Amino acid sequence: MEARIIGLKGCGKTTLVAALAEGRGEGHIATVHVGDPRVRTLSEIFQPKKTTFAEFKVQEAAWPEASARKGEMERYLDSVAGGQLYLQVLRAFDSDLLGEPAHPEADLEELDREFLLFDLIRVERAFERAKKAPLPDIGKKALVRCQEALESETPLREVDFDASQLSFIRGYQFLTLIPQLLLVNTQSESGWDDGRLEPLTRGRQVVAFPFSDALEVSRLSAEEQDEYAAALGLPGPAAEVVARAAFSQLGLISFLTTGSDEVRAWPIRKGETAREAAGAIHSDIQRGFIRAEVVPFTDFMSHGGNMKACRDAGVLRIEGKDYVVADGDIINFRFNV
Ligand SMILES: Nc1nc2c(ncn2[C@@H]2O[C@H](COP(=O)(O)OP(=O)(O)O)[C@@H](O)[C@H]2O)c(=O)[nH]1
Ligand SMILES: [Mg+2]
Repeated sequence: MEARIIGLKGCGKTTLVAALAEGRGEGHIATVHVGDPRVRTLSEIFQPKKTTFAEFKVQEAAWPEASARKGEMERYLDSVAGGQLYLQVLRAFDSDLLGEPAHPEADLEELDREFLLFDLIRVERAFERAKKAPLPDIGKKALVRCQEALESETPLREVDFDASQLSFIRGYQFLTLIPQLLLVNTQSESGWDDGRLEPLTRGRQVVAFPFSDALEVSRLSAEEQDEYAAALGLPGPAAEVVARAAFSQLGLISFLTTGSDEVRAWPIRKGETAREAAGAIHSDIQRGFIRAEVVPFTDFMSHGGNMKACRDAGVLRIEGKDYVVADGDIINFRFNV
């Protein structure tokens, strides 16, 4: 999974990349380790050679240098396409450098409006081109639906396209088709009310915290991060908080594997079966799938973090290939190759 960090100039995008990277960032790009506390707990229990967190990439879509030829916003919009999720950053802190007081509502409205307009222009250009090279029927219908939605200020991510329409319009890289999270960069030690954005969120989750504080927290060791985050009144380390919201917005969950070699979290789509989940690890395990031995993380912990105790108590279940994997399932796949 790859997320794009977007937002107006100075809202805190680069600061967020740094906070999410926990020291592993390279300017505008970072690999985020999903700070899953279950993985840490299992790692303490199993003491494996290797502990692997789920991860995803983030990339900042930075503002272009000023240019006389084309408007800044226009050039920005040309550069933001890509990724499966937008993390839209909104500035809610005041800064002498930036001068103007924060107005996150207006900023959100501005970028939302620009996204709608950008997509609408794309649709209109597609119709223009279709005069010379006609579109397939399904494509025409899909684009008409896009146009209707955009003209009534509905982002395309809210439109219920069928699979064939969706695969057609994906080719256009519409900006409003990509799901979004709203990340509010708040002022340290001053109140913030999520309700302020309520009329504008349109189903997007809102996560608010001061990025500058999150950056300080991210510089500490994993063990110290929780405590310092709590002391600063943060909902948790940024990588954990943002990953949790991103996973839930995209319908992703994690299953877990354990052992003396490796403890690891594997992200999959909610609704995937045991056999599909096996494929996340290796195609051989999927192909040779026999059964899955499953213990939910919470059951594992309530049985003393001991597999044998789980087996004896009957909370370790044997599941077949069609079992729908749940978030936090600890799974041992039986397979032959
Ligand atoms: N006071 C305060 N300043 C911040 C915060 N986050 C970022 N800044 C400052 O705002 C400026 C712009 O931040 P930056 O991350 O570069 O924004 P970008 O243009 O969106 O990449 C920098 O000087 C940051 O140090 C914050 O949470 N609080
Ligand atoms: Mg930047």
